[in-house]
Amino acid sequence: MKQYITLSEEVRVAKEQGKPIVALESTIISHGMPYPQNVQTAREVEQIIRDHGAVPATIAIVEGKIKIGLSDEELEMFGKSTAVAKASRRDLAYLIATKKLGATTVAATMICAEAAGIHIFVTGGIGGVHRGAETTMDISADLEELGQTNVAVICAGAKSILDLGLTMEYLETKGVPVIGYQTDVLPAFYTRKSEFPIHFRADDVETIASTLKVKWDLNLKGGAVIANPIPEEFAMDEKIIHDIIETALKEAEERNISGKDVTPFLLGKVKELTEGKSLDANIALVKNNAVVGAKIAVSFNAIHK
Ligand code: PSU
Ligand code: MN
Repeated sequence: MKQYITLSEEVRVAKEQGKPIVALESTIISHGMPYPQNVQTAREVEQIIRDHGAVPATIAIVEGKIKIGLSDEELEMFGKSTAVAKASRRDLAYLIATKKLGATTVAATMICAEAAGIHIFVTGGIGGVHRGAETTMDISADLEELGQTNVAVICAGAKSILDLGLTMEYLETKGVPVIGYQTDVLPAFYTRKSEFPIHFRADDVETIASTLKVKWDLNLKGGAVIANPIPEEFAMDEKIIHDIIETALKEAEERNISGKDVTPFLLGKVKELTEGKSLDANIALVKNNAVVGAKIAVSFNAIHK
């Protein structure tokens, strides 16, 4: 495995010195947000993580390697290039073998992070069970990964482009704890609340770090979802976002969008229909997740190994 992994100098030194490290995905850069906000957000998120005592490791597939920690030029390339493949578990081997550019999803970032010994990962939202999955069988590989790879994902819940109830059921089946950070219900990405209760509530990062330690000490394989609601001042109006998501879903169906294109299509459509307001919310929640994720990484690092 080692032959396929390249660490940035910052990450290499951090590992050597036993510092807390936070993994970051690259699909959110290449396929989740438009240029140049994507690159700017990626840089700011990395800095927030440093400011809170951890080291950021943005992960992507470059020239036949899993890169753990991207340079500034690489961040720019992933933000700008249209030749970047969305890389989930399915895609990793082919993209590495053919030396293509791959932006890692939550699932693929978890795989790469674990391979590099990183257990804390910050992103915006996870993939899940899509609405209508009972006929389309569109269930994100993120959920299977959470069931088997030892990485905790700090996110703002999942967008209601998904069936949040079925997503929670799936996570329960896979034995993945969904821990609400200072919340009793699953946040729905743009909004702080959904109708679905989370499995556990934690009001401080130490509880989250110790729960992760015990989980993995017990050899309970798999990840955890740490659900951190969007800050109140950036949360969107529930009714407005609900209607927009309905419109986006209808259009995706009419245009027969399927497979890995579904999520990026819906994200783009929502952004278009909210006239960019959803992008501001998206940026704010990722930064907020970076603060909490870095704190969890610091706390976990102090008790781990
Ligand atoms: N949800 C978001 N923003 C994103 C994604 C999901 O709000 O950028 C990305 C993540 O990389 C996630 C992927 O892992 O989409 C899920 O895609 P799919 O549903 O095709 O598995
Ligand atoms: Mn899918």
